[in-house]
Amino acid sequence: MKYDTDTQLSLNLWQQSAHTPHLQVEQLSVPDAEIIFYPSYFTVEESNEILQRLFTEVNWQQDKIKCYGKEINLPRLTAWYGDAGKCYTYSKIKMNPISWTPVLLLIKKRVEEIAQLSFNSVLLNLYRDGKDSVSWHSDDEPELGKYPIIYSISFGGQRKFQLRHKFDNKLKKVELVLTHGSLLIMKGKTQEYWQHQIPKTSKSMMPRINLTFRMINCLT
Ligand SMILES: O=C(O)CCC(=O)C(=O)O
Ligand SMILES: [Mn+2]
Repeated sequence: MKYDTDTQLSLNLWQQSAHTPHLQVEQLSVPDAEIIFYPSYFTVEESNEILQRLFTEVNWQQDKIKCYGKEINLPRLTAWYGDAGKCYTYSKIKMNPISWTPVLLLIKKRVEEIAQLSFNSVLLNLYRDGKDSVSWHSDDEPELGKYPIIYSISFGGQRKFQLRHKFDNKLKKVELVLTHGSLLIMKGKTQEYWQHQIPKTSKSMMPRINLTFRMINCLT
């Protein structure tokens, strides 16, 4: 019940900017990949509101991973939301989804509008400062299928996003700055041929929230 009036307010604000033709878009020319970047998919006004709400409303958790037999904290907080039963395993962490909240459903609707697809889950990451990060990996878990389609939204502090080719070390790293309200799309063979990371930085950084919308096919 707590969300009803807030959500109504957000809907009014967001309905005004549901058209996309004016949006700035960059199609990256990267071999063995399909990467598209919208630096301002959400307006600053929308992004500020969403950042605030996700920060307080999401059920953030501190996951741990085993490293040389020792349990260590992941250098970020995470949360997994989605349709019931769409469980997902990464870094040996099995995540059961929490049901969609009103603000997540609004973001999902905006993402699906441009994707012309529907997503059944979203992984959220909270980078509290420059020491939080995600290290080199591909989003290539079997549940995502052969050509994973990832719609990745960022709010808050700008962070570098780097990509490196898995097999051809003559190819240079690709680097993007993920801005407040941006949308990064990775599809086609991107996950098969490239890894990506958000490196740590010693610069002082505002908190950042990232959402990656995914289509999971449960294998169990
Ligand atoms: O924070 C980001 O932009 C990337 C997050 C990511 O790669 C992931 O959650 O798989
Ligand atoms: Mn990833």
